[in-house]
Amino acid sequence: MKGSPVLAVLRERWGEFVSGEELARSSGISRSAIWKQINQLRATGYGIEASTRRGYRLVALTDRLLPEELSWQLGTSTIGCRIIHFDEVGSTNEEAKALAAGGAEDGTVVIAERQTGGRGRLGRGWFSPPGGIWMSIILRPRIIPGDAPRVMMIAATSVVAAVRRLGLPAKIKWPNDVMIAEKKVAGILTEMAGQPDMVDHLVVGIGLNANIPPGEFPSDLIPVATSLSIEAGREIDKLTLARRLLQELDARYSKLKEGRLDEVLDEWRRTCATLGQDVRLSTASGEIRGVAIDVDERGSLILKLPDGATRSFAAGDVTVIKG
Ligand code: BT5
Repeated sequence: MKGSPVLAVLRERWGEFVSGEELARSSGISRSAIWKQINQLRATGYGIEASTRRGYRLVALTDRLLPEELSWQLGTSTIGCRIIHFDEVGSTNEEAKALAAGGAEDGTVVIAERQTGGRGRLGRGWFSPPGGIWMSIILRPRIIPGDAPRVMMIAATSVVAAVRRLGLPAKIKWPNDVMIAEKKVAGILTEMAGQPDMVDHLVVGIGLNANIPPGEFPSDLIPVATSLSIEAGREIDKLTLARRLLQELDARYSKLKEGRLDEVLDEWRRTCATLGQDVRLSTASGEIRGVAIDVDERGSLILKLPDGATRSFAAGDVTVIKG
């Protein structure tokens, strides 16, 4: 229900009854059309009470991540300038890539209630049932391809910031995982298109396990994955969280465009649980052990190897070695 004038009026008067006559007058539609719109809004998931004497009253918003809801008081400069919603889709990254190839503008968001073919890195799958936040953002920063990992860094710190506002202790695991107490609560998949000397666009896919009950994870994910509702012990207001995530990302994307890279890197370092740890890094060319001492401007992980040498790695999967 994009731009429903009836919804706009009911929302303004949240919790109050508004008579059919007044609703027709303020929304500019006929009284006979009001009932139809109310029914459509209800079918969309809004809770609307009707009383023959007093009119209509909005009592519950939908928890679907509808563009109209997400845009409500969003206040971002770029991210979410356009929002495209699916109840079900194969992969939001695939949809976003197609839109980007067709010229979709910087900050366009594709969001879904569930994905049937959610993807991780290296062809891995991403479990995406209803209850999570599955979104992809099209970005068109003026950067060279080598600097693209910076975009992943702002995505990770934005997720952490949004999750921490719920009071949960989220941290980054290099390069792209957001963890709560050693379990993965969100993953990020960045895909890029462009020329060797200039990025045309990036698609940043963020998968955040918001309201996923423990029994719903497949058995292989139970030991490694968690959700915000599991960690908080309550349902999360998914819409507010998704809106915050867009706002956090917008703020950091502005920093990146203004060249405030130091701030981006500092925040990343402060929120990363991998730094300072003895780790095993598995890469396409094998496994290597070392102490994760830093991350550089390109997002590469710098390891101090057992022989004292330092080496940086652009990609891989880290496992922290305990004790
Ligand atoms: C990632 O890959 O972590 C990137 C995930 C990106 C997902 C988003 S959702 C919106 C957008 N559309 C897409 O199709 N994708 C993006 P990677 O680091 O390769 O981790 C993948 C691994 O995480 C899998 O092999 C599983 O072990 C685990 N995994 C799968 N689903 C999970 C989930 N929902 N929560 C936690 N872990 C999961």
